[in-house]
Amino acid sequence: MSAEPLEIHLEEQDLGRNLRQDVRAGLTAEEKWLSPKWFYDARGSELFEEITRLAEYYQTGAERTVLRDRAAEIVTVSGAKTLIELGSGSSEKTRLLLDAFTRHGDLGTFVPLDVSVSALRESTARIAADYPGLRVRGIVGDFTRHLDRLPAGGRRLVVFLGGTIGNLLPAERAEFLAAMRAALESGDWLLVGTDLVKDPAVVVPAYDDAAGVTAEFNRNVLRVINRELGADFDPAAFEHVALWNPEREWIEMRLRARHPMRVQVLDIEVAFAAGEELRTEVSAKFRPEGIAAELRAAGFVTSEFWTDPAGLFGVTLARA
Ligand code: AVJ
Repeated sequence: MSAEPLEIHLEEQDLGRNLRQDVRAGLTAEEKWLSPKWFYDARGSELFEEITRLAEYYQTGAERTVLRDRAAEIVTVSGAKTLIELGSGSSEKTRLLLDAFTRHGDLGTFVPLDVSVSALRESTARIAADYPGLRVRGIVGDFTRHLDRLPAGGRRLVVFLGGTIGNLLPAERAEFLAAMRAALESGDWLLVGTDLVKDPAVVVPAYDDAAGVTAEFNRNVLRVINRELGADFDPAAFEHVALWNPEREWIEMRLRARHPMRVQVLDIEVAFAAGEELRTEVSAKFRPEGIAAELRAAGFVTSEFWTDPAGLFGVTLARA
């Protein structure tokens, strides 16, 4: 079947309003920040795909190993009729699940949801072409805001891969999981991928690769703001920083001003001191007991927790 037209729950103006609010709040804060949501324009999505192919970025390969080894089990345990993927991007790893559902399952519909129209257009077309008989309904939306728009009914499995849940701050994560549970009915399932706490000597290079792809990805957020809001950031004037925070057990990406500067954005003038940093992303790393506790607090029951053989990355299957 060809993919159905994308369902747009995030209109251009909605996206623009959300971006303006975020930029205003983040750039006028004492400690400046921007949401990682805004990395993913067409160029940012491409750069992220490039990151997943880097030797230093162990997550993608580790998660793929788990999905490959456990796909059949995920299919039989969940018995899903509808597969919903949040922050689906290219849906590359999800094919392991779609393949298993094709062999052992009874899946009728695949619903990828992403903020990136470009990524979604490509992925829905390719998946519809490769899985004849599967109904593919792409939704343009924001998983922190549009969980109430997910298709109802059937036995649903929601997958949230890539460790993207780690890009939410702890309070946002609790809110997200509660909203996720509220959007599901008991008997539905959640599959969530989480990067695990490990030696910072392994984690830091994953966010500061030798080829500088992550640095470009980080600076791309400034290009997005320039284009969308007519700002005049000079991306080259910012240095990429990846820092391990041992108390919070998360990576922080920042952009550090190389010299003092003033940036015009919206109706504000934002001053940066030399060396001042703008936080662009938090990427939390998890411990197995922490994941289970957060899921439990939101009303989920953990059914399975798997890691790759090296114990780098965790995948949890939980029941609503
Ligand atoms: C896969 C979206 C969770 O936090 O590791 C990659 C994004 N940031 N390199 C992550 C990302 C820097 C990524 N997510």
